[in-house]
Amino acid sequence: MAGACCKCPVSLLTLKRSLLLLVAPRSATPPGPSSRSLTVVVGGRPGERRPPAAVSLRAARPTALRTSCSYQRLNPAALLRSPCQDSMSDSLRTCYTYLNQTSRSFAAVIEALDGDLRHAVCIFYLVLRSLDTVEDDMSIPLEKKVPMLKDFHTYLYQADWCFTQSTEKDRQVLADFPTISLEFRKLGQQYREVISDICQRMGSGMAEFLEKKVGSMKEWDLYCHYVAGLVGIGLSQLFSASQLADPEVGLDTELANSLGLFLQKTNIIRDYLEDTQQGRAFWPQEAWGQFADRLEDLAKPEKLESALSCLNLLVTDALRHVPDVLAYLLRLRNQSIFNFCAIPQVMALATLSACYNNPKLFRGVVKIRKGQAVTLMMDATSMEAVHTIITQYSEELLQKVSLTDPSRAKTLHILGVIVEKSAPLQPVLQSKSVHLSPMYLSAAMLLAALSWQYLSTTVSQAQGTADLQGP
Ligand code: IN0
Repeated sequence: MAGACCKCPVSLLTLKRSLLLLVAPRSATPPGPSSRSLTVVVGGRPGERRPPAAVSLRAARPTALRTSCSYQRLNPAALLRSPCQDSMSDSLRTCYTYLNQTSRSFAAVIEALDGDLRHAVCIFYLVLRSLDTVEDDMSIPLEKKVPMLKDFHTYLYQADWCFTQSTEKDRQVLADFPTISLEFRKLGQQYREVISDICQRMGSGMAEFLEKKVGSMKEWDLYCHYVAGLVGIGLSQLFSASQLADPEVGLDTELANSLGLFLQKTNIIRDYLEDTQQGRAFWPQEAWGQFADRLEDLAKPEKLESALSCLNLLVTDALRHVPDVLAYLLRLRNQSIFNFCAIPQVMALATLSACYNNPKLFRGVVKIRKGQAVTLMMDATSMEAVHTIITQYSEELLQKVSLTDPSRAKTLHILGVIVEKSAPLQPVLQSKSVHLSPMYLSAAMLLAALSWQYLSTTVSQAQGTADLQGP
């Protein structure tokens, strides 16, 4: 998962810290039973939309997804809920410690999952993180790494298997793999089969890409499928196996794949500079080859216009997955699963919007503001709220599309599709007079603006072609 796990921590460290500042501090290990009665203060920073809210921690039951038009904010109590501390073995406790060490904010969303799904996803995440650490470790020679990746799924059943020579930041998950694999073997068979199968397919895919670069756009999709699409497929199968999601969620691999592709493409786009500086190349050659001789050249100031064109092309390609993301989220009925899936997706859209046409991407790190990230985490808890967030970012993106961008027509088109799919469902009319909500009107106006821009671009392009062809 080049970039899967290795890509996330840098920019989100800031988010994690900010969440820690907003949410009362807790230890790296999950809090003990006493924390259930803790009262914490959330929000309330200058400039934030949310007022401070005092919340009481209490154990939560599986929750059905709220579908009313009023937003159901992510309950911070659920985020801080301790995963059954009392009955937890030392090894499972250690797994949650590792989870918190690798991704604090994401760990909170995993810990808020209902029932035994929580442990299954925690172990799945750590197993993927271990596989990713092997893939990323440049100190392991290829002849050793390829069989390691391909055989990784078998290590889940070898009680003693560990790897102590890694030089990576997350080397501890490999050094203490026996603790993770022990907890894996305690999972129900329905979970073990999914995790082991995904590990096998991902390990082979990673091995395939170790020796080849990402060339065509198709190969970009394939690489992202191996390192992230398979995560979506595995997670969906875990959701269905837990019976907290309908069987169709686990069966529709296309939609599940799209969730992973959207996240991973966003990571790859965002991390251009960091990756190229470390000699890694995840931008597809078919895209950058249109604008530069070498991928690194896009960072040269004189290449800025080409760099932005390439960047916008890739953002537009990533946006293609948003309609699938919406269709997927629409199928979820359990609140904790919905939050878990929706939060990373809206964060990714916010990141894409921040990256779009942004010269800073070629000079440093582009990240979303802390307050923005916290608001998204708190808000993305119902389909209506996700629709609103997506419409807002589509509007933000629309305003940045330049008249001269080569992908302009495609970008406007996909934004139009996204806005259309995010338009709030009209509530059943209660009286004979037609009342359109401001949100509906705003989406309709945005759609009209997009259609107009799209049409004018296509017309001018057609005229341009006609001019070239002569009379
Ligand atoms: C994830 C995904 C993830 C969550 C929910 C549903 C998903 C469906 C399909 C594919 C992935 C899905 O989410 C995490 C989010 C994360 O780690 N965020 C970072 C921030 C960042 O910028 O990356 C954080 O520190 O909070 C994710 O990125 N990946 C991931 C890994 C394992 C699992 Cl179980 C779920 C990594 C990746 C490569 C996108 C799959």
